[in-house]
Amino acid sequence: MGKYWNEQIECMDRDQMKALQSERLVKQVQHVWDNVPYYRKKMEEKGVTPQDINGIEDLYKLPFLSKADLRDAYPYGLLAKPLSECVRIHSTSGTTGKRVVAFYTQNDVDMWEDCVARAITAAGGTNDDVCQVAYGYGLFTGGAGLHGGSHKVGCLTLPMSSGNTERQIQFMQDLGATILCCTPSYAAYIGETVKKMGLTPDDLKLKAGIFGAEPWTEEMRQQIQRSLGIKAYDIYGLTESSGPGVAFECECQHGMHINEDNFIAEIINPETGEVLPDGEKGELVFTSITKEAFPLLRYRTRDICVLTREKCSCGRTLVRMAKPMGRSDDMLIIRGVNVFPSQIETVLLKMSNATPNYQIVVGRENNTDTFEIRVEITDEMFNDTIRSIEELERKISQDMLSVLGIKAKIRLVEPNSIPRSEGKAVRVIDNRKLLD
Ligand code: DLL
Repeated sequence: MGKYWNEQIECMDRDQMKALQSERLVKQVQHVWDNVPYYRKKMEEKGVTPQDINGIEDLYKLPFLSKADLRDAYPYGLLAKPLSECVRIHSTSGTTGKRVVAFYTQNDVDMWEDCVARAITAAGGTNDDVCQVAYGYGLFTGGAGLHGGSHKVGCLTLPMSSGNTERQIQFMQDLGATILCCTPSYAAYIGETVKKMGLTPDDLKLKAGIFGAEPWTEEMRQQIQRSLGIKAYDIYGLTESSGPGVAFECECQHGMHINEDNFIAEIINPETGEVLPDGEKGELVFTSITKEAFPLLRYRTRDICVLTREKCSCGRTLVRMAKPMGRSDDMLIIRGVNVFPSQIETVLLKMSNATPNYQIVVGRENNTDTFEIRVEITDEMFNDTIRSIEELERKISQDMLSVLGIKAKIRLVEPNSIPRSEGKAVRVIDNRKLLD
């Protein structure tokens, strides 16, 4: 098997790709207009009809869709195919009450799995690999998405789901898993557990990991790569767009290639909605041009990132998105300053005696925000003198101040006292929300 899953698409000449996207967009707009009264009304309100959309240069004329629209139209309001043609649903976790249900026809599932197969191939996967899928199975798209892609590539697929970490590692050893798929925070936890079980990366056959579903930093990547002896690849996607595989990393590990034959990406200014040029940071917006059952036009993801069309040495011509630095709705505003959890992770991973296991606790006292960062220290540090612990506290405090521009109270806590995550990590406890 070659280096690409679909070389023709992945390395397509830019003009050809634009033509393909234009052709698909025009068709998709007509499909939505004909079948989704909710979106048709939005278009009418904006004074746009399918006749106004002749190619991707007209994309900006279409109205945006947001999570609020998806909630408004829940559950069937954005469905563009009869239920008799739908074969599956997936849904977001809805922990914040924002449940979203996405529908799939068989063609939608095929397209999705094809996108994931490209990601697995880009991570070096072939039909000789043993692929351990430790994303959650069920309504979450992680398990099903990587599972389907792994089948397509022909890997021997281990449908583990998340959790039961020691058993995961046992299977990994017994069956000689070569590729691990899970959230980066779970990969870090698996790495810790490998060590705790008295094993080293040499006891495993793993060579690659495909990690996504939450923001993670370059420093976290280095740490996971070391602890599991692998190359760690990022993968991006969201339930609304089908799931993982909207974008994937290649061996160059600098940005994720967007599967542009299926998804058109734009970056906008989140305040004004204005489209920004490549290279500028803003909110990522996706238009799915091939999905049948749940096609979203100009969907605002809330993810903040940057696009680049610079040539990639892997040979792919697909536009790349930088690691999302967080969601605009995950961004904390503490005493008026914007804080992303990923900035905190970066600081911690540069310290030799602190671990990336942290929790941010925000509250309000006397009308002022309180900001505490709880950081687990290493076992070695735990047995050290009070003086060196105080020294570390001071160092973290200073570095946080220079990176965040705001003072945080640093509380060093015992090793293993912060709960580990088997799925998406919970990094922030914002008690202000409870007070509002
Ligand atoms: O997390 C789909 C997925 C599963 C992606 C497995 C990758 C691997 P949702 O639960 O709907 O879907 O959450 C989507 O997660 O808008 C981002 O904020 C975040 N996210 C997903 N992948 C990444 C990533 C899945 N690689 C939301 N880096 C998205 C940073 C990510 N954030």
